[in-house]
Amino acid sequence: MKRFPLFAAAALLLAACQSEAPDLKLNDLGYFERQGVNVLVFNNPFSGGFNDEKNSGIEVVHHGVRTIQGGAVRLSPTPEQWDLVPTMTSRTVDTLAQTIEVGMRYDWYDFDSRVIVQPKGKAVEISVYLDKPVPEALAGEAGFNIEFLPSQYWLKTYLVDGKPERFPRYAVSDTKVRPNEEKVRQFKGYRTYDDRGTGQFIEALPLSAGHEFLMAPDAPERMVKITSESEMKLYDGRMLAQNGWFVLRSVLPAGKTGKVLTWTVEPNAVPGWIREPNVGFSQMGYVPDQPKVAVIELDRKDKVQSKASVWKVEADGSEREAFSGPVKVWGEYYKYNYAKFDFSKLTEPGVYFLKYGDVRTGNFIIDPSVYDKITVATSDVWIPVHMNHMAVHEAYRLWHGEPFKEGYLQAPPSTDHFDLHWQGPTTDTKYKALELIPGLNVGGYFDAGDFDIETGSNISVVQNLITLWEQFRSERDETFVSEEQRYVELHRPDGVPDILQYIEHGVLNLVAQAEQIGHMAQTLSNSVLDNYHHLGDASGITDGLHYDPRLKPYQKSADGKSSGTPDDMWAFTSRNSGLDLQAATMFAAASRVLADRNPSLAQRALKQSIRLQEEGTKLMATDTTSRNRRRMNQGGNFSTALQLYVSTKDPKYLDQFTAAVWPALERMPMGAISAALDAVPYLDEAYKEKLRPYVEQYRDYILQLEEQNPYGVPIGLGNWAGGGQVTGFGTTVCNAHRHYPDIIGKEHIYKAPSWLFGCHPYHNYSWVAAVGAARPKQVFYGNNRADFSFIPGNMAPGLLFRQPDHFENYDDWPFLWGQNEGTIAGNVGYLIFGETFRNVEAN
Ligand SMILES: [Ca+2]
Ligand SMILES: [Ca+2]
Ligand SMILES: [Ca+2]
Repeated sequence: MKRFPLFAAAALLLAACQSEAPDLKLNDLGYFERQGVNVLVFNNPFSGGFNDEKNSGIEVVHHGVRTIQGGAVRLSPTPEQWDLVPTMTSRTVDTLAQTIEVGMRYDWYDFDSRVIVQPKGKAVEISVYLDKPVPEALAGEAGFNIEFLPSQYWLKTYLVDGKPERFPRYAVSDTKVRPNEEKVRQFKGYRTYDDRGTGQFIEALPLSAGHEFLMAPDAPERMVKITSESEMKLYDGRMLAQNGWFVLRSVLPAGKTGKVLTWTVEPNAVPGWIREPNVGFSQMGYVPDQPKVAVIELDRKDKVQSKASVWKVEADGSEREAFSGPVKVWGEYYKYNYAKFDFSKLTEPGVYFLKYGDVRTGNFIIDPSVYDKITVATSDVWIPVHMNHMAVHEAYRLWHGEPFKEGYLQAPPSTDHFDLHWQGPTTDTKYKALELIPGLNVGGYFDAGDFDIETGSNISVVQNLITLWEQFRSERDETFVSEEQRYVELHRPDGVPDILQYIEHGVLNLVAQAEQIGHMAQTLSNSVLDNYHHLGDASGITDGLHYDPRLKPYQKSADGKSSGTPDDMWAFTSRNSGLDLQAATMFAAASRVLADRNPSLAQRALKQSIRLQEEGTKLMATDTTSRNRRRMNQGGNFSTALQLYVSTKDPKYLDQFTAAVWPALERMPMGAISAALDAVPYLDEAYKEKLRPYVEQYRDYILQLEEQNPYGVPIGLGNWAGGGQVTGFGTTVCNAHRHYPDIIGKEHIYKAPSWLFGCHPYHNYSWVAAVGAARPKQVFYGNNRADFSFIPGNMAPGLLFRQPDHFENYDDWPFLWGQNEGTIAGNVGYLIFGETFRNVEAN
């Protein structure tokens, strides 16, 4: 993206050596900077989507790690994800005065404030201004907060007004309770907590209070001094939520206007600090004849070494240099400088590691078999662990018991949900609000790190599993699945290919939706926020008893079958004909695949397919929702038409496909090429020839990616990192190479796996849990994230971009979903990529 020579950096380095360490300066990107310290002021405003995502406000990137964020006027000592966040009403960067001013507003309370940040030598001064006093309802509640990353501060010391203390490893500070009426409003009026009938909420009490906090004097890279004339209190945000941070806070004075508070914040900069090079390579290793290129990410002030080497670990444990070669500068990309080291000439199988300057990497293998097992953790563990309505066992361990035994209630009309779902003004079903919809507690997959059944996602998952089965026929059998016992056991073969059982499990829930509701639900999800953020065993999310409003909350009926606790899950049933048509396509394919294995389910799927296809088509013609109109304007979904043709061999679907595919390729060649390639095996030579120029365009795109960034894969800059984009790219490149090897050379198929398994920015760990021989990532945002652990086979979204120039993936803090979560759709996407890649690679 940005490539220019390095003499500028060299000149800077020289200047740095000749003078005192420089002060913080406002840079061209609109943040305050000195070597080792970046102070960002609302470069990332609070998004409001899921509210406080611990990604916003005033932030500090400290020696390369974003350890401080959330600096803003907040309404609680330890804000949770669903607490209100301020809207940024203005942001003014004054390059002359060297200030950044941000306006913040809480609409609900009609409360405005401003913060002005200005460098003072090596510190920044942060001042809060009010034009009107704090509203009465927020007096004593509104304060200026800043948050510190627990995993970078726990077990380190701090001094408060000179008194030594230690940051606790685990949340064990004191709390108090207050009446619910005093609780500041949360997101859309929901509550994050279950008060167990007490009428009270919990508030954390401070760890310490004072006017000068010196954080981490024992760890210079994390040391920060904060002083203020206002009293500051330090809290442990984990007391209320496992994803909370350490919070430093001053309450805003009541009844005052003008400058009401000033803090001086001085993040230490270690003299002469230069970020350690991040040597990106594939942890999984390499097959002998593939290209092998390490991408080295470097501080701009670092001097690029001219050579790097590969060392071999011999059978007697000794080490010898096996290869050495030149390091070539690629150039700058966002914050860092990049260089490449090509060791493709090394082809002899063995155990190796890389040396670059003082950096010695972990070891990796060169061998023809390195890719053989890249999908087994995902197919044998991650997917079955996400099977809903089943108990899942593994050896001595229970992953989870049977969830949601009480089933699902009809969601009431006009519900605005916290997971961004909604129920329209009508139910579109025969059920009354909160009536039990029978038969939905069967089959299906948890969506992600949460436990809802996202229907669209489940449909695509089943469709993709069917494609996998039909393309590759993997007979792998490592999972015992009994729908009758509602029991899954990992690593116990039961004579049935697992993938067929996974298809069956998905279909069971989706067919039940079609039969019981009459069409596809949008989602089966939580009704109360305090069980949406559940962590751990899914069987404890609800009490398993039918909700009976005649009972008091927490009271059980005499027969033990119902309770007065309104925790039952809801079915969101607003009809979406697009979803019905998508399900119809999938049901047709499922009925074909399950015909031998489960004839009655196959029959039910076929029946629903035909009905939904008819009804959906009629509804689509009259449907005015923008989403469906968009589909119609595109001339229908050609990828669906292809699937229908493969299922039915009815030539009308082939006509639909060919009528839509060429205009789509003209309109969005990179978006349509993947589905167009999928059709090659089913169509004639003429089709393949006609597609050729688009494949040539695709090759140009692949080559242009190499100019765009040093890794040569599409790097996403969204709020959800781009791991899925990379597996999608990898699958498409493999298929393009398979059908057009003369246009797309084999060397390109290795880019996606290299990225996934460690050759990427920030660190060199594999994005796939438990996969990547020497060093997979250690923490993920799975439902076991409170244990700082992972569910094997999870592919993380990976590299999250923060404005204006920072890439990040925490490996000691699992709680940022945008970088560490895994979804059922994303992980099945990884399976597809893995199977496709292994098959193409082996040929
Ligand atoms: Ca979800
Ligand atoms: Ca099996
Ligand atoms: Ca219940």
